[in-house]
Amino acid sequence: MQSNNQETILDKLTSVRDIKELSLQQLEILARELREEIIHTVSCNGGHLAPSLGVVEITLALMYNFDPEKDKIIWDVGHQSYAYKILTQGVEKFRTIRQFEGIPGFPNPKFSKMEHFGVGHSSTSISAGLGMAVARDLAAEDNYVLSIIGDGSMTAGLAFEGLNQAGDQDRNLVVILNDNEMSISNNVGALSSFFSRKLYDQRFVRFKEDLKRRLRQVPRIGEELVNYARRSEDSLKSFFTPGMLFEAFKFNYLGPINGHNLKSLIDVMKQVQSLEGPILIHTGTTKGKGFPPAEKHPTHFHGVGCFEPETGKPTSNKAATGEAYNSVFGNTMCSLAEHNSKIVAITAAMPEGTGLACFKEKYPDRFFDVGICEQHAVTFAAGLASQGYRPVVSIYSTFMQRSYDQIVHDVCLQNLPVTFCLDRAGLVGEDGPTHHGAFDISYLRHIPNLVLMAPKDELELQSMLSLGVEHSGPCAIRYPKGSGPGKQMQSKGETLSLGKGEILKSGNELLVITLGSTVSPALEAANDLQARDGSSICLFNARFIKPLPEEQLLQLIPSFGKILIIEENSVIGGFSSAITEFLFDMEIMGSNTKFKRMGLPDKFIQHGSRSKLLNTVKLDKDGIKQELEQLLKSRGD
Ligand SMILES: Cc1ncc(C[n+]2csc(CCOP(=O)(O)OP(=O)(O)O)c2C)c(N)n1
Repeated sequence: MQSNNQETILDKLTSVRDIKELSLQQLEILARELREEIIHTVSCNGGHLAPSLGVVEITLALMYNFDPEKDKIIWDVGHQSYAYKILTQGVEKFRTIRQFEGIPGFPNPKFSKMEHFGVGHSSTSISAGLGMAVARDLAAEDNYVLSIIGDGSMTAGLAFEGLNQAGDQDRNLVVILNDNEMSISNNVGALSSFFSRKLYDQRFVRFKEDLKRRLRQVPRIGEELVNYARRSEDSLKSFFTPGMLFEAFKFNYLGPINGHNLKSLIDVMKQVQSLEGPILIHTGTTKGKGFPPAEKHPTHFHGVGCFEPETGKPTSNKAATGEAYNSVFGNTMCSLAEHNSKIVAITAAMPEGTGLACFKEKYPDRFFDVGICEQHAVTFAAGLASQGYRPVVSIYSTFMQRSYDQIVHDVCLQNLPVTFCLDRAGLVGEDGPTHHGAFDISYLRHIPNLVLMAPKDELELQSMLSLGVEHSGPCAIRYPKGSGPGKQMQSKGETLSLGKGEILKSGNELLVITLGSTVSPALEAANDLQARDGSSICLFNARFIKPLPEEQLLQLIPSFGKILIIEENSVIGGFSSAITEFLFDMEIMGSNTKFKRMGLPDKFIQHGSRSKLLNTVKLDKDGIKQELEQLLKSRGD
C-alpha cells in the first residue's frame, strides 16, 4: 500500500509483462510493496494472509520468467495466490477480494484469463497441470505448465496419483513444491519429516565437511577423493534430500532452494526452460513471511478475519449470539471421551477449524490428524470401528465430498459405528462456491444404514453427538459455520430418540417443516407474523433427515392445507425431496395441499458474507417471512 504520495513500483506497472524489465533491486522493492498491499487488504476484508505472504518471491520469479497469459500457472488450493491476483488483475480489483460481487479469494478462470484452473480444494494442481500438458502436446502448442503445491497439499493421495502418471508420461511439466513445513497447523506424516531433510540443514552441511576432512586424511589420493566427492555432490544431494523420492517418480529434482531468494528463484526458473520432461523445484519458504505476527502465529494467520495491520489484533467486533458450533463440538467430544475410552477423534488437517484442538491436548493418544487425506480418514475410521472403537470423523461438509466411496463402501455397507461430523454445512460465506457445504444431505441421505441429522442449536448438537457415539451403526451430523442461536451447553444434552422430531410452535393455518440452521429464523419469522397479525403457524423441527420422523409427519401433514419445507442444502435431493418422496410413497400428496419448498437453488452460489448470501437465497428471517406471508395469503386450493 502506498504510505505517502510517492509513486510505487506497483503503481507504475501497466502490465504484468513490465515485471520482466525490472532489476533485481526493483523486484525486491516490489516484493515489499506486494506484502504491504496484501496485509492492508486482508486486514480490511479478511482472507488467507500467511500462505500468500509466503510465496511473494516465487510469484515474482514466475512473472519474471514466464508469460501468465500463455503459460499455465496453477496454484494448488489457490489460497496463496494474492500476489498473483494483484499483479494480474490490479490493486483496485484486489481490494474487492472475497466481498460480495468482488473478485473471489481463490483462482477462478471466469474472473481472469490468467487464472487457468478453478481451485479451492487441495492437491489438484499436478493432475490438472498434467492434463494441460497433454492437451498442449496433442494440439502441438508451445507453452509451459507450472503447478505450485504446498507441502501440506502434497500429503494427499491425489497429488501422488498425479506425480505417478506425470513421471510416466514424461511431458514437460514443472511442479514447484512450496515447503513451509506447515499445513494449516504443523504438517503431519512421515512425508513431512522427509521433506524437512533440507540441503541447507546444518546436519547435511556438517556431514559434508566431515567427509571432506576424512577423505583428505587418506594418504596420497586424499585430494583426488575430495574432488571426486565434489563432482558427486549432486547425487549425494539427492540422496540426502527429498530428491530421492521425486526422482523415483522420474522427476528431475532441483533444490531445495531458499524460496525468498529472488536471484536463486529466477535462476532456477530460467534453468528449467532448457530442460525437458517433468521437473520438481523444491523451495523452502516461511509462512507469513514479512509480517511478524503471522510468522509467529502462522496457524492463526492462515485464514483470518479483519485485524489491525500494525499489530495483527482482530478488529471485527461482531457480537456472536452463541458459542461457535466447532467449539461446542470440541468440548462435547472431550466430555464424552471422559466416560467412553473407545471414543477417538479424527481430522484431515483441520484440528483448529473443526474444534478438535482441545481434544488433541486432552487425549493425544486418541487423536489423529491424518493430513489432507479425507478418503483415508474415513477408511481409517472404518478400520478402528471394526475393532470396537467409536471413531468420530470431523471434516467440513465440502471436503467430505472427497470421501463418498469410503462412506458407502467402507463404513455404511459394513454398518460400522462411525460418527461423521460435517462442519460448515450450508453457505460458508467469503470462501465461496468451492467451500459451501451445499450438497451433503443430497449425497448422504440415500446411503443405507446411515442416520443423518442436523441440530437446530448448540444443545441439540450436544445431544446428537451423544446419540451418534452410542448408536450401533454409522451416523452423520451436519451443522453450519459460526455460532448457534445461543443455547447454553449443559453437562448433558437432552436424550433424543432416533427419527423423532419436535413441535416447536403450534398453529393451524400453515405447517413449516424444517431442521438445522433454518429452525431459528423460521421460528422468529413465524412468531413475528403471529405478533403482527395473529397468523397461526405450526413449526415442526424434524431433527432427522434419516430416518425421517414418519409417524409424526403422518399425523401432522393431513391437518394442513399449506406446507412450507425449509433447508440450507441444495433443494435437489435434499430434505424437502426426502419428505415429498415419503408423501408420494404414502399416497398422501393431497392435490388440495399447497406445498412450497425453500433451499439452496440449483446453481453455484458466489462468495460474500454468510448473512448477505443467506439474504440473497431468502433463507434468513426476512426471506422466510416473505414466503410465509405469500403462502398465508394464497388460496389453499
Ligand atoms: C480437500 C481439502 N481439504 C482441506 C482443505 C483445507 N485447507 C486449505 S489450505 C490447507 C493447508 C494447505 O497446506 P499447504 O499446501 O502446505 O499450503 P500452505 O497453506 O502451507 O501454504 C488446508 C488443510 C482444502 N482446501 N481442501
